[in-house]
Amino acid sequence: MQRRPVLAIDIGGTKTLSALVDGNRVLDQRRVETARAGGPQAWLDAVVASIADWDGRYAAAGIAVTGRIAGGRWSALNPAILPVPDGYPLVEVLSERLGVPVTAVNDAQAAAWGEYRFGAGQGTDMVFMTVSTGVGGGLVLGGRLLTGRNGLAGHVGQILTDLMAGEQRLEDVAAGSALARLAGGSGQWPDPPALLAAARAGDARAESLIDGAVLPLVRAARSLQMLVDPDCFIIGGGLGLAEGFLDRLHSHAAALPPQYRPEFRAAALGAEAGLIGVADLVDP
Ligand code: BMX
Repeated sequence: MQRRPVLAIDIGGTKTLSALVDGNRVLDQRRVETARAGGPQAWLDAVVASIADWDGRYAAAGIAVTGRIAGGRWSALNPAILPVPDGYPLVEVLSERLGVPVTAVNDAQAAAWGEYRFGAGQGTDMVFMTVSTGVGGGLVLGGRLLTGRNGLAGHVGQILTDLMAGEQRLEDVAAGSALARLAGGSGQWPDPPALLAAARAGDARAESLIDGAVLPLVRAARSLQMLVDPDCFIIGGGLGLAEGFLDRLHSHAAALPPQYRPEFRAAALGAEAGLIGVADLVDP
């Protein structure tokens, strides 16, 4: 019998993607906005409606989501990224809706696996970091994706920036949403891409706003380098892959002593890393 593709869904804080995936090939793709106020039922209704004509084309599904997955249940760590209620029975509800078995995993963990299998991290020990609505992450060490006892492994955005800064998490200062607020409040630049363009042109104020995100990321990577000593840090996400962001990470990392220096690389699968990764995690 001919192998059927996997249905892959990726629910982020801003957008939801669905795809039919065969290996590392995305055969067809749809996008809907994640209606933040709606709640999980509404998010799933929207995505299922958008792919109704794919019925029968897949035999299994994988879903990658912003938030923590443990025992098939979905919870937010940071409800400001997406207000997921605690312990939502995602696998049960979605497998019932679709009529096929469902595998669920965190979005950045899925993207880490995609980059390891088919992207910029093949054959490496790697840390994936996505700089997106939030800051997410995933670890692949010794060929194994770490998810952790409670689904927390790799959640770099939840690392505290500094003991003196109380509960300030990395994503409070380094996420796309944090930079969007800063750009908006600057009175000068409408959004992060405009801010990045000004920084590239050498505007000192723009550079210092961008560095408010970049420096804490470099510091977190330096600490993780000491903890797991990976071959590379793969950077993804809308902001992480925006022109000029990775260059700034490189230039600050270059100032570190070589033995502490993380090696940053751009994600090769772009916005499809989570879809391809979660599809590959589905049992054949
Ligand atoms: C937050 C957290 C992570 C997620 C990361 C990136 C929630 C709802 N999400 O740290 O699980 O991986 O954001 O998410 O607590 P994205 O939506 O920006 O891709």
